[in-house]
Amino acid sequence: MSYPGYPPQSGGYPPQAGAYPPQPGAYPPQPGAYPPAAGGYPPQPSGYPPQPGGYPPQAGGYPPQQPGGYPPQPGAFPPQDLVKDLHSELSGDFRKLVMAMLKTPAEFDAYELNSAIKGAGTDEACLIEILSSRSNAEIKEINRIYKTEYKKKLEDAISGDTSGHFRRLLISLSQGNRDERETVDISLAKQDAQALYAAGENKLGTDESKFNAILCARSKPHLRAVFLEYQKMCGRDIEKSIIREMSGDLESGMVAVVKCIKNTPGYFAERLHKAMKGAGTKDRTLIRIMVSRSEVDMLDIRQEYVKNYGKSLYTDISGDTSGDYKKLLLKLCGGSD
Ligand SMILES: [Ca+2]
Repeated sequence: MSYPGYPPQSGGYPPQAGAYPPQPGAYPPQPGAYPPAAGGYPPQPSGYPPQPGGYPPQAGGYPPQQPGGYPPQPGAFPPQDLVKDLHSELSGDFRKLVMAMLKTPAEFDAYELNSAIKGAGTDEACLIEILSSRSNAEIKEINRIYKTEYKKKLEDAISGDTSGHFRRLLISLSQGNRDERETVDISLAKQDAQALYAAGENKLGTDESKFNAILCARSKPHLRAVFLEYQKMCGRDIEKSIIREMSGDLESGMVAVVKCIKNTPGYFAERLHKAMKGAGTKDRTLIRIMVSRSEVDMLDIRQEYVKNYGKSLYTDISGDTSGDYKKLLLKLCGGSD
């Protein structure tokens, strides 16, 4: 007796594990089975295809990077011979601008701080501008790079070039110890406002170290509340009190710190406006702010600029600069308002 289709033939339907045609590893596919692969299936860390350093990529692993490895480190990009070639091909303010854009933000800040300190005289406004507007983390990175690049601690360089309470203000700022919490304690804000009043307007002479301690250590949101409380309490803006109580670099330094805390984009808009107004241009300041803020708060700065000066930043840069230098600055600006 026979039945059609019976017995089952090799290769019959449906495919069975172990059925036709016999395969190494058979069906269904098993880890490590067909097709034979270095490292087997599924892929394993450091499996197929074999890679120097294996998978997943590790810092310092594949592909081999020269110098500094992966992820890119400050100084690794751009290649230093490219920087050299550009430096010899370009000149003037355009070269300064391009060189600035080839640095990391912290490298550029360290470079600017060093330029402000070295040589005869000091660019106090540059020191204050950088140190009062960067975050703690940014300031720590600037300190690290400064030490590596210029073989000196930033604090020591500042100490050697400044004096008195202005020096103490800069050193406090350069330590990057500002409270960065977002919460505001109104009773503490009132207390600080009172302490500032007692250290200045309500005292014969001035206790500068009190101003220093509060303005350099408290958080920015907290200080904005302190300034409001101060205004309510003594009917005068804190900036006006600083101008009445202090003088010289200390006065302009403290005022800059207050302006930066009140409204950072407004502060930079004013710095830009001052850099361009009147005859001549402070190109170093213009370059520094356009490069360092272009990816941070340029849109806000542009708004403050047109609001306070009645012309767009774009228009003023166009009128004050020329050539490739102008074109690149306008790119950083982004547009007219
Ligand atoms: Ca006083």
